[in-house]
Amino acid sequence: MTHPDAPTRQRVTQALRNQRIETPSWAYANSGTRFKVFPQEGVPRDPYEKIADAAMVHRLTGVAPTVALHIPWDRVDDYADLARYATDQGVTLGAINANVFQDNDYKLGSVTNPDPGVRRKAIDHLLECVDIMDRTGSRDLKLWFSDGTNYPGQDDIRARQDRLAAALREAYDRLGDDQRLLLEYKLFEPAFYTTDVPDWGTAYAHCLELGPKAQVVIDTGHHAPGTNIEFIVAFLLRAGKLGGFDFNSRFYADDDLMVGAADPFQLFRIMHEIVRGDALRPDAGIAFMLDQCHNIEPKIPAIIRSVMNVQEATAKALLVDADALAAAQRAGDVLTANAVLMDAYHTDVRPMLAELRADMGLDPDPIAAYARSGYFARIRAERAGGQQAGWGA
Ligand code: LRH
Ligand code: MN
Repeated sequence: MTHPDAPTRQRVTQALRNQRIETPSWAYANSGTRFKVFPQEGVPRDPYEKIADAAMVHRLTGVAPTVALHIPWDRVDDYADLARYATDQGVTLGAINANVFQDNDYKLGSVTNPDPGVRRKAIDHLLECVDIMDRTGSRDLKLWFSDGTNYPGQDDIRARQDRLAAALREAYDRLGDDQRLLLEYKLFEPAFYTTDVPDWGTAYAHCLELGPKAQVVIDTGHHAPGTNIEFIVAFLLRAGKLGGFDFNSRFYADDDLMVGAADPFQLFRIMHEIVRGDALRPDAGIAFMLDQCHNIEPKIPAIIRSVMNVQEATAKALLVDADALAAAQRAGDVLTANAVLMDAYHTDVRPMLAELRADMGLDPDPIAAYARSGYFARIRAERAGGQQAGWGA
């Protein structure tokens, strides 16, 4: 579909204009692997500077108006003041990510730890994060647990699920009416035998048990190689239990590379299920978040590129001729059905997106605009001293 007709173009550009992608505060800070964290010039030193960088990404892309925070990496004395600062910068604070994976007490687990005192400490952190949401105006409490075991027999798998369920229940019951709990699963790492929330089925089952304010987050780097992620998207959407995405890409494991960089076709297939499920609209409640680590590449341009990769995959998905696809599927015409999808995927949507940005009063090429802006030279000079922010791992 190289030249979509006017009504299609109108429908597609309107949907793209309304797209919302949340960027993660921690992607603006130093990050790396267990082998090395390579510091970069101009990296933020506090949550305010992270938000300033996120606001720059939004100014250039027009579709990244919220920033996810991670506690304690983004702990401040006055969260209401941080929220006001964000608004002044033209963005708002998004999901609040709890962190019960870096404290010495959590070696054998956080909410699943055999020691009730450690479990209490972990649950109190989850509750503290809801207090923070009350002050930042955030809707989502995002929970990822590194909890697991490394050797068979190390702990009782069922007992750990009981502990997890009890902790989730306490956090869930603390939520306000308009707040949600998003449960993220991950196959392995840092645990290498069992992980207490290893897959979408476990997350889904716990969310069903909790209630309507509990939804599943799909981190695209958290599956076994070969997993059909778009099937999980279709299933959870159909069940009304898809709360959001942590977008990134990978060649091997939880590589946290730029979304769409390693497998743009997979990202297209995922967005096709989103469009097919009519879940792209902001009021559909799906939080489209990036969760990435820019270990060697310049961070702000990498996040701009990532937002553009999501836009491109989304534009292609919106160009799928749904009627032709449905007709071929009904007719059992396998090759035509596949061809309809591939036709959309092979459409070069970059000119359409450049034109949309111009219509939105933005530079058609956000990456070039960033390079010309002088923003990097300014932050490099301003942020010369002080302690650069990072994971503190
Ligand atoms: C875990 C994870 C989780 C975050 C962390 C930064 O791998 O994906 O979403 O808390 O990365
Ligand atoms: Mn994640």
